[in-house]
Amino acid sequence: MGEPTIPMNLDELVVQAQADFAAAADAAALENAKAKYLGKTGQITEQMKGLGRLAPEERKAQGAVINVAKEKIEAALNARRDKLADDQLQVRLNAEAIDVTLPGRGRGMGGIHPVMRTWQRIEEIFGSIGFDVADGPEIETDWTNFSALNSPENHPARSMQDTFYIDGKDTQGKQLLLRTHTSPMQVRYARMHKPPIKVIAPGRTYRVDSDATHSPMFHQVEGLWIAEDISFADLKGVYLNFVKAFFETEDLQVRFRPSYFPFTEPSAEIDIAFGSGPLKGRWLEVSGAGQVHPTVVRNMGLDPTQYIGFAFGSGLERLTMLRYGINDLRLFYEGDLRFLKQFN
Ligand code: 2U9
Repeated sequence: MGEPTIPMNLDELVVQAQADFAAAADAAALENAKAKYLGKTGQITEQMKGLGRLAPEERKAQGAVINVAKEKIEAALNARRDKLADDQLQVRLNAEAIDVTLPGRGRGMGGIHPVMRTWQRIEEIFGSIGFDVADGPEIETDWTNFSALNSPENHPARSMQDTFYIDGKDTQGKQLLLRTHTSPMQVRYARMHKPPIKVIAPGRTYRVDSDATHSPMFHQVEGLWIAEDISFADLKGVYLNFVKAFFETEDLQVRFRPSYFPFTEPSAEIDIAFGSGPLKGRWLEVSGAGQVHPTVVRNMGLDPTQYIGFAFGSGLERLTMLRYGINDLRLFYEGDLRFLKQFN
């Protein structure tokens, strides 16, 4: 049977529907309220059903009145639907609000990588005693990287295990390679300049090697001084001046140990020992060096009976680690800002 329809003034019904819709706090409540008036058993629907019992002319008039009320209720319903949707959107917009007037975070200050800092310091120190700086190709020929430097054809350094060979051949038909040291740059420089030659060549170098103390790409600096009267004593003087300036201390000893390189004869390893600080008293290897081999002097286009000189080579990473007390080479290549920021 259902609830009996309480005959009601349609104007009151509209007011009641408007109040119900206004009280609906969300879409679900609003749909429930709608059912009360416009649903299958809703009050407007019931009124419509009642029309059948009326006489035809009365039915027409009453039908029109009900329709007006129905339209008012539908308008109220739609208005409330729109309002609820707007409110919901506003809540979302407020939650996701971005304050475009806030000041930006900025790009932050860039800094110099510690190895680059070493590179710059070395250029300054050697520049101050008259050394030129040479820069050149990282892709080299077999002749400038090996043969000119007196490295024998069958030397293990030339093997695929030690050298990165790349696609492409030089004019001699030999495979191109990534330079394994910066020495080829000095060969190029010497062939383009007249003695006296006083030059350093800092730069990137490459070897097939990767562990805690070796990186496939690393940095070297090499120095070369060629003239008519240069001796090992000059090498000692220049090198001592360099390490004292680089490590910013006079309290430092240098020693030369005999060694072997194909491009120098005699050859030496250079060690230093600090007189104070955390590394105090420990001999630390910092460079290789030697008198340039007469064959190499000849390959630089010079007469070895007229010209003599010395050369040295150092790893920039090694010098940087000793200067700052860094114990793992890999820190230089990881790009971790917590590490890098300490040097700026
Ligand atoms: C020319 C002739 C000779 C450069 C030299 C070394 C000794 C040396 C190593 C140090 C650490 C390379 O980075 S490292 O592994 N270098 O020991 N380098 S003499 O000799 C030259 C250079 C150019 C024309």
